Amino acid sequence: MESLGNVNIVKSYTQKNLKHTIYGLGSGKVDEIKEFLQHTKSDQIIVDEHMTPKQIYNLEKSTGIKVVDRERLILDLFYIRSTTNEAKLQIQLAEIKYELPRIKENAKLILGNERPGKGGRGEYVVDVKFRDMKRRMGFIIDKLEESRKKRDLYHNQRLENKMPIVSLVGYTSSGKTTLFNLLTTESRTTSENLFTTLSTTTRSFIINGKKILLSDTVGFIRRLPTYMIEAFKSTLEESLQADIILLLIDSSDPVDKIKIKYYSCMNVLQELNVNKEKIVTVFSKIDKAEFDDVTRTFHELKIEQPILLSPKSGYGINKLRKSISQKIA
Ligand SMILES: Nc1nc2c(ncn2[C@@H]2O[C@H](COP(=O)(O)OP(=O)(O)OP(=O)(O)O)[C@@H](O)[C@H]2O)c(=O)[nH]1
Ligand SMILES: [Mg+2]
Repeated sequence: MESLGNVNIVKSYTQKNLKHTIYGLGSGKVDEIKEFLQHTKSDQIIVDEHMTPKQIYNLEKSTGIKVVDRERLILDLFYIRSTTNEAKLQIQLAEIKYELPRIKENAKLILGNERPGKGGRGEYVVDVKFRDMKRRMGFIIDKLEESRKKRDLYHNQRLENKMPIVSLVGYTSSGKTTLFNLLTTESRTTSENLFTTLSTTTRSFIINGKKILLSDTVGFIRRLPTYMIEAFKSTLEESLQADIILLLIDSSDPVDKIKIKYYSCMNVLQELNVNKEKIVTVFSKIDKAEFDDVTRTFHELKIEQPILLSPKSGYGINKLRKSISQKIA
């Protein structure tokens, strides 16, 4: 399983069908987990799927420990990693979008008999909370709009200066920031954790005496709910207005994983209306992969002329620079 920051995974379970109404998981699986918890101390159960508030509540009650679903986990990871104001706002927006549809359901579960039905105290609490969240949502959207305008201004200035823009996109942990650092001689944080980068940074670098701008941004993850993509849209859209989009693929992954990640990235790009002509596919971390496997994979994916690169060692960097230069010319 992927690295999840401070969480230490002691056991994982798989289940084909998570549609069981009570717990999400089947009751047999819940018994297995309870049995395991009797012998091993654990603080939480992470379910790599969407769950309803009721399912979370039931599973917590039955097992006695905290339950985190996939969306909550992604939000928590975003929280831990966010450093800029804008990233924080975007996450708060995603958080509200996660909570809003759950308010009623949660109130019902917590208030128990005192049902939040018409006229009761519960209804009042729910209404106040709902309005409060809506208000905060409006406030955050305004703030994000302000920073978007500011960025637009910079962006337009750059366009006026006719500086070509290259953007790095790809699945989280594919090596974007490592490549960004290599090309711009910056030292932004890189790590094997998910979502190390959450906000967009742009710096310049030079190819053949020509100044080019390079943007590094938040990574993608598969099955990201649309409202989360929405929340990060302004940062992403800025990146996607570039002249060239370098789509990084971690070639050290197993082939099936490469395919899943590639298609999920292409889906996000399509959802954000990116012109395919602008995309240059880069097989990153080539030092950790078998050359033949990678070749077979990109043929299967029908990717034309990908760049094979190791952002860490610098292998392939001249080819990449040449390709950027040609595309810009
Ligand atoms: N072996 C190898 N490891 C690499 C290479 N490039 C990056 N890495 C490692 O892969 C991990 C992820 O790299 P990052 O540059 O942080 O990835 P990212 O795409 O910016 O990730 P997010 O910001 O989370 O989206 C780090 O531990 C890097 O040291 C490479 O060419 N070879
Ligand atoms: Mg990064």
